[in-house]
Amino acid sequence: MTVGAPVAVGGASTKTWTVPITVAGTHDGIVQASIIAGVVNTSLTDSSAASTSTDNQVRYDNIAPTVAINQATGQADPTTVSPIHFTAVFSEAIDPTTFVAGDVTLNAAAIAAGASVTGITPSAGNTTFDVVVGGLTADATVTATIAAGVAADLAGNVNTVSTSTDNSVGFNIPLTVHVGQANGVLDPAIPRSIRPMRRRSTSPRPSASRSIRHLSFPLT
Ligand SMILES: [Ca+2]
Ligand SMILES: [Ca+2]
Repeated sequence: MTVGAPVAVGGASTKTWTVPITVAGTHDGIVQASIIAGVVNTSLTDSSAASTSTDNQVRYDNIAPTVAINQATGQADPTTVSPIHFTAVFSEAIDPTTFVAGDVTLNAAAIAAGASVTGITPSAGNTTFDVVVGGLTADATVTATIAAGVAADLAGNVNTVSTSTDNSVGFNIPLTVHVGQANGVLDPAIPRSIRPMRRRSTSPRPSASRSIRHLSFPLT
């Protein structure tokens, strides 16, 4: 960082000067300017007091945020439960309004199975975001990535393409078993005491339980 020559604003007798400060390279930090006492002569005998300020600092940031997206901590993989959670972690705080559902890319197979990003929730100072993927109606492996240039830090620098260590989650539609009442079974059953008399038959009785109606339950 270098301080350039002050430039008078409004002519030689002006009291206002502009001081250019040049920052080289890539940095993200606060530039604060002040003037110590005694460095400026205001007359032949007087020298300046130390500067005062109401706002003498500017944040300088030309570093692009990086981002990693992975399946969320605690997310089962594979899973039969929708929605699926991923976590996106940026290297610095971003403007949360610049990171929206459409900024997360899902793989084609997941989209074909009905998947979409249904929510993005920031936490931890706008560096960490919960990415929620729902809508799955078929088995699929869901992979989430973030393209470059979709989210910006507070200085407007846009992100680089995401990296991941595990950004895929397998989804399986829960299996169900349908149990139906067997053909020929009366429902409700006729109490034995009021059944009509009939001759004994040598044909086997229906074997299904008379008390089971329609049941469905998931197999996990
Ligand atoms: Ca930055
Ligand atoms: Ca995984």
